[in-house]
Amino acid sequence: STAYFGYKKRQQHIWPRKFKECGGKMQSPIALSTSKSIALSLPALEMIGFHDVLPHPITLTNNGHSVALNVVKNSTHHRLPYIFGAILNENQQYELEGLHFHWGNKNNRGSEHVLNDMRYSMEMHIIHRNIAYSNMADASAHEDGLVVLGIFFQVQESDNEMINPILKHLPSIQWINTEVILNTSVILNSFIPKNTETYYTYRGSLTTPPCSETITWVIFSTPVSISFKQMTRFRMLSNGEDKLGDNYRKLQNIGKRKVYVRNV
Ligand code: 1SD
Ligand code: ZN
Repeated sequence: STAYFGYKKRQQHIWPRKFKECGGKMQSPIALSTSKSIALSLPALEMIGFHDVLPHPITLTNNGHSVALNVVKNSTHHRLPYIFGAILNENQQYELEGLHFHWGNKNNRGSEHVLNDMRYSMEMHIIHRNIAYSNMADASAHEDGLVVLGIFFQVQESDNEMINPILKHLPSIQWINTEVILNTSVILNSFIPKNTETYYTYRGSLTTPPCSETITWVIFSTPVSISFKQMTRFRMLSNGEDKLGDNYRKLQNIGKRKVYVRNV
């Protein structure tokens, strides 16, 4: 795994010293805005298997910089969910690798991307690997290697029951480098907005070291809801020395890049 990196301002500032690509020109996250994006009539993002129960075992890990759900690969009985379409090259399929979260210790922060000046309380990333590459290391080395779907969470009054299959396991992974095997059914569709028609898409990077510039980002404009009480479950986790939280990277320059928006 990756060497230590921290999220405090002075720590983020020095990521590029150890990880050169973190100082690159195609970094993520960025500020998205409707007016500065190019509206295109892109194809929909096709999401196959998002209604299916994910094959077990599924693990949930506190890795000190996030909570990550990981699925097993090479299961002969199930094909993992996969995506294609949008601005992705034709005939290329991207298979689920896992998902994780970035959140704030307060409701007014936490998301990595910002949409029309709004920073949400949390952002979920669903990572997909181009099936042309056999593992993450290989995919991270190719510009068409990975697609990450970004989903915003907005704090509202009532609980979002759909995310409880993950939330109920958080108390078991309070400490850094702990892991739990999920005994619940996990269905990706439970975690994404009903409306996936409108999305922003651009070429960027991993938001954590080594910041590889091999990500096609697809960020849905419709947020998902979560209650304050549910957010506190995330905020009770520890990263070893502190509360795990405020684990979002500062905004990066868009530079010469183009950001596209579908169906606004
Ligand atoms: O932060 C994650 C990191 O934990 C790892 O999952 C990496 C590659 O899968 O992706 C980044 S991120 O860019 O999805 N935030
Ligand atoms: Zn992430």
